[in-house]
Amino acid sequence: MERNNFLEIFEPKLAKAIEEYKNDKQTRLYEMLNYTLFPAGKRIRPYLVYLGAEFAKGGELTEEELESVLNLGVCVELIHNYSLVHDDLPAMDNDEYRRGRLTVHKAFSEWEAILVGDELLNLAYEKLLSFCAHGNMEMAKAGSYLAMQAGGKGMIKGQLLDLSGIKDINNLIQTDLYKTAYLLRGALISGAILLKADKEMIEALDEYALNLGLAFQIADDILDKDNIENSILRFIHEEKAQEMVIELTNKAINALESYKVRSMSLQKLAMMLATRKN
Ligand code: GRG
Repeated sequence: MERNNFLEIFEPKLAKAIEEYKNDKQTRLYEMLNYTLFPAGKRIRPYLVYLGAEFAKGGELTEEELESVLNLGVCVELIHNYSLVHDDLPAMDNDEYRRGRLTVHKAFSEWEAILVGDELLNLAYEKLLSFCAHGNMEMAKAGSYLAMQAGGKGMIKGQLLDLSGIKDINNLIQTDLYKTAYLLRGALISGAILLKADKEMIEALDEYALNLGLAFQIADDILDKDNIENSILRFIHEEKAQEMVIELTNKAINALESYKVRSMSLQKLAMMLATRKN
């Protein structure tokens, strides 16, 4: 499925995930969750969940499989958005704008942004656990893998390294892997686990995801060239960084060489991300 078609079914699913807060007259949690999630980003991570599942299956998903993939995709997007809200806080990156409008703590308040981030994370795991009910072992395995990539051995570790100060380019690349690539890997491989990918497939997807993730972060540094404090542009020129994006993208695509047909959409996504403008 193309990304546009995926988004058509994913967006209502994500909106439904926060509907239950709509009638709460005592808090503005719904307003804040809605502001954070809509209209929002590229939804690359939920699409990666879908592509991981499609890759593992080697063909079209059944309606039931697609439903599970969308559920897991919602959890990944909630985790991603919590990380952005918290990353923007004054104690972290202290950013005023994200996705072309005020960050959550600027549009609301700092304590509300902390709590909305907490709730996004909490809701993700509340939902994940509910999807594991009735003995859905694949969802349990996928969720546990995702949690590891998002936590203190993955994205949170990356954020800790990032905020502790970057010393050199190797230190930066290590940080970028944890901070950015691990959640992308969590999305892709949890989708593949859901559709029972075998060991060789997971190894290939792993290599794809880490290279894609690093390329994604370097492309992000190039797009955000006015802010080079923890960026690769502090250590190398933009042209060299652009070459690295191409090199890493090729490595990602080559990792799937043995699966040429079933990896078409993953190859296409890697190329799209290497040339993205936002
Ligand atoms: C707060 C635990 C914690 C972690 C934060 C994700 C992150 C770690 C920090 C955000 C800062 C940043 C630029 C990280 C690199 C990853 C990245 C490029 C995030 C933006 O992802 P996109 O481009 O965002 O997919 P959209 O807006 O499209 O959803």
